[in-house]
Amino acid sequence: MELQALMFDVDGTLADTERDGHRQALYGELLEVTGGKERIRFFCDRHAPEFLRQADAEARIKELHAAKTRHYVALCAQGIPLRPGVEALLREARAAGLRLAIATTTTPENVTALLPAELMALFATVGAGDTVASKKPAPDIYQWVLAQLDLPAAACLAIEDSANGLKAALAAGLATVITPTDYTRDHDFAGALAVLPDLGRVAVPLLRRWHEIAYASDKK
Ligand code: XBP
Ligand code: MG
Repeated sequence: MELQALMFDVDGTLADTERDGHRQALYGELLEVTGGKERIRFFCDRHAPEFLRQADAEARIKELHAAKTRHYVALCAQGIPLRPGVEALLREARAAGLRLAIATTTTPENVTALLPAELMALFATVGAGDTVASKKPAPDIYQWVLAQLDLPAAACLAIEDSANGLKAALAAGLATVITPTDYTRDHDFAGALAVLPDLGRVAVPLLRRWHEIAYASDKK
C-alpha cells in the first residue's frame, strides 16, 4: 500500500514548545508524564500528597492547568518557532497529495495557539488532549486519528519526539520517525524507523522510501 498520510505529534515535534513554552510553566522532569493535568496530579502525588486528599483537588488541578494554558497561549502569541524543516515538509506533503493529521496529548487550544490558521488548514484532522481517555504512551489518540482518516496504520507514518510518543504510535501499528528534543534526547527509541536531529533534511520521497521499507513485510 502506498504512503497516504503523515501524522504529526505537536509538542517537541512541530515546535520545541516543551523548552520554549510548556517548560516555562512546568518542570522538565515532569515531562515523563504526558498530559498537563496528569503531570500536575503526578507532581502533587510526589510532593504534596495531602493536597490530593482534599475534596476540591480535581477542580483546583483543572483551574491550575487552565492558568498554565493561558500562560502557554500567551507565549505562543509572542511566537514559538516551528522546528527546522517542519513547515516546508507540511507544505511539500500536501502538494504531493499526502493527508496530514495531528495526534497530540496537549489541548486543541494549545495546537491552534501554536500554529497559524494557514498551517492549521493543512491538517485533515486534529486528535488532541482529552479526546481520548488514555493519553500517550497509550495508542488511543493515534487510533482515534486513524479512524478519523479512515486509513489503516500501514498507509501512514507517525512523527514524534519522545519515548511515550513512540510507544503510543508503535502500539497503534504506526512506523515512526523520531526527532528528539533536548528533553528527550536520552530516551529509548528502540523500534523507531529513524532517529533524526530534525526534519530539516527530510523530503516526501525519502519518507515514501522509508514507508516502503517499514511496511515491506506487510506485502508478503
Ligand atoms: C506532550 C504532552 C502535553 C504537553 C503539555 O504532548 O505531554 O501534555 O507537555 O500540554 P505531545 P498540556 O503528545 O504533543 O508530545 O498541558 O496541554 O497537556
Ligand atoms: Mg511530543
